[in-house]
Amino acid sequence: MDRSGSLWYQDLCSYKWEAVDPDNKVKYTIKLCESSPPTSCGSSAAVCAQNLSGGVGWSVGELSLQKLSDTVLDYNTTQTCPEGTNSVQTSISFQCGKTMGTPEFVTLSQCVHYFEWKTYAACKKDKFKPHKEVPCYVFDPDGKKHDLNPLIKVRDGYLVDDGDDDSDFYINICRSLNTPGKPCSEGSAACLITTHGSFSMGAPTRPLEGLSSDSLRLQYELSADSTAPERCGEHRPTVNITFICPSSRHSGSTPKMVAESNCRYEVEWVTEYACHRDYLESHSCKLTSEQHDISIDLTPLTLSSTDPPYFFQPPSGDDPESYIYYLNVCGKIPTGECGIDPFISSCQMKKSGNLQKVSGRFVNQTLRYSDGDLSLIYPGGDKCSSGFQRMTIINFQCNKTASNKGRGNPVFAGETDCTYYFNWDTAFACV
Ligand code: M6P
Repeated sequence: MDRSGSLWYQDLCSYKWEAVDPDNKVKYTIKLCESSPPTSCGSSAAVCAQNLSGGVGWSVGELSLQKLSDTVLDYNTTQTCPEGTNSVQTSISFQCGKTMGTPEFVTLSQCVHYFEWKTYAACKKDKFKPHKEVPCYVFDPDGKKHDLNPLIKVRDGYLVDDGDDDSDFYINICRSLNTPGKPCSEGSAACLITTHGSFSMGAPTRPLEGLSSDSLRLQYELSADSTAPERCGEHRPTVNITFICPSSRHSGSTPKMVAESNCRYEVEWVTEYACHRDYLESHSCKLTSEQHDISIDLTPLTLSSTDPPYFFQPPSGDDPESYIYYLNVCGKIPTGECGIDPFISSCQMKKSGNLQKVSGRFVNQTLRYSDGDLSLIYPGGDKCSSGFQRMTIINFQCNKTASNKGRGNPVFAGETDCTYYFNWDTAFACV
């Protein structure tokens, strides 16, 4: 990526973006570029704040007072902050992410509204840039976020259950499929593979929409310049995907084809990712039945400062270039393999000893239970050359008789582009 030249965040300009400050019950609407859709604060505002309860919006960042330094985008205003000497302003910090992502409200301090945005647009070398992607979240009228970003596949896609053994229908969510070497990879987000060939059935043309408090909809269409497959006759293909948040905890299912005629496809997916995010996630080490309809407490796995760290070692005889991983759960690694930073929860070390990388921190960690999967996510590790900060994702599974007094041990499951995956069987993940 060349940040010195034209707008590197161009891909984000086509949309209006939203974020919510839940404590102050304020909703922000962001217009990043001149060409972006306007907010309710008029065309000159880049960031428009509005009470969740309604009322008139006020600008907290003017488009003409924009300043970009490296990956921080600031929008100033001419209003002085009553609490200080600076002006009311907005500061958006961009980081490399694997999807288009969403702006997240971070904090309001001295009239500066801080946001953070992990997006492929901020990566170097266009590493995660897709052919096409659309915003993949919605806020419901209560200001609760429903975010399908975790479902987006950077590679491959989802096989839709269509009850037909002779054909395969693949989709990605909010983004074109990336299946190098396989058919339909260029720009298609829905691909039908039959014995007669493979056919693109469209790509997302507009953002994810909310249908009701428990359902979301995504629509794919064929771009105007591409010809519809012959099998569709005079019809332009369309794919409607409806995501349904189940009414109680539910252990995951596959997307299903519920109707299909003349290349109009209706896909339904009952998935907890369609539920609001506060139901699925916490930033502590616990999920509670009141908030999450499930009770999980991983704190018994947290090591004290005198414990040896959890670690994963590749089988002996593996080459010295392979890695050992050190971990803790919701706390810092007791020993200093990756340095003395007090927030390191995941550390990667070459067996030969000549490389140490922080692969995740527990500041801003997320514990998520969705579709029956319990995962702990540590972001914020050392950067890879793409600009992506190394990240660790631990998938916990219930095993009542796990070794190590029920604690069990992490098993390294693989790396994709500086995200490190672990599986961990433990008695403390039993629900
Ligand atoms: C190290 C390790 C690997 C990682 C690689 C990334 O070798 O941390 O797990 O994939 O760095 O290298 P680069 O920054 O060149 O992308």
